[in-house]
Amino acid sequence: MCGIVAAVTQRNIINFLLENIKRLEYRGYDSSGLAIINKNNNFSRVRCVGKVNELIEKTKKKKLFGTIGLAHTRWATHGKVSEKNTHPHISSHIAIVHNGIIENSFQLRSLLTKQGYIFYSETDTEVIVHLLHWEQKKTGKSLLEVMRNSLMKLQGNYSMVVMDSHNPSKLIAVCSGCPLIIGLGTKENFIASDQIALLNITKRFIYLKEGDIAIVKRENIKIFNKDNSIIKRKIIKSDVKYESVKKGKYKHYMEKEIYEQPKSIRNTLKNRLKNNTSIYFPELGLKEINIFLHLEHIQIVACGTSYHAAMVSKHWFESIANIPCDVEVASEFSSRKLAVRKKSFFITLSQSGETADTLRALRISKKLGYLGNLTICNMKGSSLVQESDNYLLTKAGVEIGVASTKSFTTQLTVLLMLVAKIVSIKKKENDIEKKIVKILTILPYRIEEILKKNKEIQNIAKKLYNKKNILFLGRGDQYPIAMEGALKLKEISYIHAEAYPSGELKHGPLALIDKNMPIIITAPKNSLLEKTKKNIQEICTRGGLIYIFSDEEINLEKNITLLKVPYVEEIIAPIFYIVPLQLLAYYIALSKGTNIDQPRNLAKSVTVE
Ligand code: HGA
Repeated sequence: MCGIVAAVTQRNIINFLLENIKRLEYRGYDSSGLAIINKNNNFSRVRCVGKVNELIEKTKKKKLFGTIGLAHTRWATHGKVSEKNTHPHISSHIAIVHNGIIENSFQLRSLLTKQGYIFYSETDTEVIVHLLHWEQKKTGKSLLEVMRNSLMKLQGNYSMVVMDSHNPSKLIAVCSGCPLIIGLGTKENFIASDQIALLNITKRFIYLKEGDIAIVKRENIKIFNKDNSIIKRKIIKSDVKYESVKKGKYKHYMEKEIYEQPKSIRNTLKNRLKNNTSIYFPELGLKEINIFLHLEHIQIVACGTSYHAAMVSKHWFESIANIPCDVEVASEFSSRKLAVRKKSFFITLSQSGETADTLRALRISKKLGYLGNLTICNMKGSSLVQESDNYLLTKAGVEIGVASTKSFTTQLTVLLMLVAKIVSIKKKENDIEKKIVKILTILPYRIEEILKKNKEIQNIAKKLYNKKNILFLGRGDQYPIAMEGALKLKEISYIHAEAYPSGELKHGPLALIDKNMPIIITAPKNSLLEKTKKNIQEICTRGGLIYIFSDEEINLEKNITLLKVPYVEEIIAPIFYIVPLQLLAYYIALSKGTNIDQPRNLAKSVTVE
C-alpha cells in the first residue's frame, strides 16, 4: 500500500528520496510526493498525481537541496486521487507522511476546524498533522511528547514519519498497525515502509514494533516502546539481494516470478528435508511438537491468494492427516462472534506478513483459547512473524508483482510439509512423511516441465484476451486452483472471471453458457476425473467454449481445446496445475496490454483493513 521513505543524512537527499520512493512503486499507488527542509529552514514540497517518473521530472526542475526529508507514494483511502490529497501534508512547521487509516478523523477534523485550522485536503492524514501542531502550540512541549499525547486521540492503524522545520536534525517515526523499518547507515539513517526501498543502501534494519516511536538522527536512534521506556530493538541483517529485486531478462516482475517457481520451491525445501526421508523445521521446538500431537482441529485464516492456498491445504489436512480444518477469509473471521472448536490450532498465511486483516485476526485469535498459533510467511521481520507464537518461512524471495505467484506455490509447499510432519507426530510413524518428501523432491522438476508449455498457453491466450467473461471450474483440491486462476485473471487483465466447483454448474451457472462463454477446466487424472468429464459433456451440449488442462486424453468435440500437460503425482497436482493458469492470465494481460505489475486500484501488501 502506501510507500514511505525518509532520511537524515549529510548529503543532498533529493536523489535518494526519488530513487527509493520509485522502488516502492510496485506496492500500488496513485500519486506521490516529497518534502525536505531547505537551507532557510522551511519546507520545500513537490507532489503530483500519476507515476513516480512525473514526480522525478517535476522535482529535478526545482533544483532542491536538503539533508533531511521524506517521500510517499499514496494509495488513497480518504479523499480522491488529487494533488492536494497527496502526501506530505504540512501544518506550519510540521510535515507528515502516513500509511494507514484514522477512523475518527471526521470528529477530529471538526474539533480542529473549530480551533481555526484550515484543511487543504480531504485526507485523514492532514488531521494528524494539525493535531500535532495544535498540541504543541497549546503545551509548548517537544514534538516527541506532543506525539505521545496526540496518538492517544487517534483511532485506527497508522505508521508515519514526521519532521519539524524548527528542529531540522531529526525525524520521528511512529509504528502502529502498519510496518515501518529503520535502515542503518554511517552517519546517516533511513526510514521506509519496506526494506526493498533501502536494499541499495544498507542491509542492516531495525523493524519497529507495534506502539514504537523512534527518534532518528544522523548519529543515533532512540526508540521508545508503547510504555514510553527506551528500548533496544534487534538489528536484523537482511539476506535479500538487491539484484533479486531487478527484472533481469523478463518484461514483467510477474513473468519473472512465475518462471522462478522451481527455484523458490527448491529454496523452500532446502535444509528442511533430512536424509530424503523426513521433514525438519528448525524454527519449531518441542513445545510445538507437543501441540501438534494434541491438536484436533485446525483453523486457517488468510486473504486473497493466501486464502486459496489455505483452501488447498484443507483438502490435505483432512484427506492425508484426518484432521478437520476450517478456512476463513480474515476480514470475515474478525467481523463475527466466533465459536472455537476443541483443541484447535490457529494458522495464518500471508506473503508480506503485514496484511492488516490477517494481523487483526491473529490478535483476536489470541483471546479465544486456541492451543497456539503459527504463521506461514515470506518476510522474516514482518509483524505477523513477530506477533505469532511460531512461524515457518516460505523462501520465495522478494515478490514484486502485485499478483502473487511464487508466494502461492511456496506456501503450498510449506503447508504440505506441515501436513506430513503433523501426520508423523500424531501417528508415531512416518510412512506418509517419507512419501511426501519423495514427491516434494520431484516437484521443482515437474514445474519446470509445465513451464515449457508456455507457447501453447500463449496461443490459447490470444483466443481469449478479448472476452468479457471467463468461467473457471475445478473439483476437489482443483476448486481452489480454479479460484486462484480466476483471481489472477481478474487482477491483471480486468476480465470478469469466476470460479465454481465443477459439480455446482448445474445448480445455476450453466445458465451462463453459450458460444461466447469460455470455460477453463483443470482436470488431472484422478478419481474425480470421470465426474468432471460428465460436467464437460454438459457444457459441450450447450455450446460453451471449453479449454481443458489435463494429463489425460479427453475425447475432443468441436468446441473443446485440450492442453495436454505432463504427468504429475496426485498430491502435488494443485501446486502444478496453478502454473498454467498463472501463465494464461499473464499472456492474456500481455495481449490486452494492461499494466501487469501494477494493476489498477490494487496494491501489494494490503496494510489497511
Ligand atoms: N489514509 C491515507 C493513507 C492511505 C494509505 O495508507 N494507503 O495504504 C490517505 O488516504 O491518504
